[in-house]
Amino acid sequence: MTLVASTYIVALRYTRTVGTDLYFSTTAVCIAEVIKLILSLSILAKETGSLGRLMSSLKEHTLGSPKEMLKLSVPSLVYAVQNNMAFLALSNLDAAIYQVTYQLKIPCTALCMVFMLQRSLTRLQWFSVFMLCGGVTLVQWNPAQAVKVQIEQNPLLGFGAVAIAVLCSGFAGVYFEKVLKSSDTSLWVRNIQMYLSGIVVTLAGVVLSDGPQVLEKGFFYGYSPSVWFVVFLASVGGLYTSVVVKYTDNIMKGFSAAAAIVLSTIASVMLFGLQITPNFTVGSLLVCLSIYLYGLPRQDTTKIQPEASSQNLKEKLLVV
Ligand code: NCC
Repeated sequence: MTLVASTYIVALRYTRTVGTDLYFSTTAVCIAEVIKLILSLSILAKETGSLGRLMSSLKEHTLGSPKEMLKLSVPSLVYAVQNNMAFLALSNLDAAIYQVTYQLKIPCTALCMVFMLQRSLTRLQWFSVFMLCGGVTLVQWNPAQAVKVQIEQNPLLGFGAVAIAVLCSGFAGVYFEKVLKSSDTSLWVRNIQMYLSGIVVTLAGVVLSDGPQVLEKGFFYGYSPSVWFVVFLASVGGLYTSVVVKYTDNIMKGFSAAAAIVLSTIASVMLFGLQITPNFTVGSLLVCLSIYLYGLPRQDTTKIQPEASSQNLKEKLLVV
């Protein structure tokens, strides 16, 4: 997931800054939803085993479940905003700066989990969440990477887009996790429900933001092989994300992504002789320490009854 995500961000930035026939980013977000729907349908078809069963399952979970469809339209709308914001941000900010600022999604996701899933984090876990955020920022910090480009950029607009993307990522991720884990409906059915409304919402985005130009130049205007590569990564990355959230949770997604960033850099050092910077060393230590601290067993004081604990105290005092 992390390898796909890192490649995605760099490739996306490349397609927004190189070349003259700039494609409509809203169409790329929309096409990714269509591909994710097709892939999820194929996986569900494999799971159900026959076309008949696939059709009846689809009918039951889409046309037959308008309430569920409505529920899933919430994260699809929020993800549509987030995915469009990523394009806007990467049209105005360098990929490395985007990666670093986007790490704010880690504490934002933790906050959403506390409020929306009623999860509680100990003080130490909160501390480790912020330590992780700082660690990943340091690991990826390399101002020398910022490359000057010829296109006009508006960094303020870019940072505004990152802020919206951070909020959307935290909220939509936790909302989807809540819906997914509150019933035994299959992940692929949930994905299909979400991508169906995702297609409608992102298509509305195309019409509202680029309608007249798309009519004039065509939906696939400016689609070079590298743009198709970005669309492909967006689709595969989205499906990976849903699998990661199913088997772990959104905070673990943040932690595993961070660990993989460190591991992939170490692999680059061994394979390609990449130079390690002091920032990387300190950042990696912070990431490892935060993962260790987050996973420490909680000291559960809620199970101790007041009478029992005062009784314990009396016994201890007697011993003393
Ligand atoms: O920001 P992030 O994910 O939380 O965004 C989640 C992405 O996954 C898609 N999704 C989510 C749930 C679901 N059931 N199906 C999905 O298709 C959403 O549409 C959204 O695109 C991360 O944790 O850092 C991660 O980052 C993205 C991506 O790098 C950033 O959003 C870029 O701004 C990664 N996506 C890709 O690599 C394509 C994701 O894997 C991990």
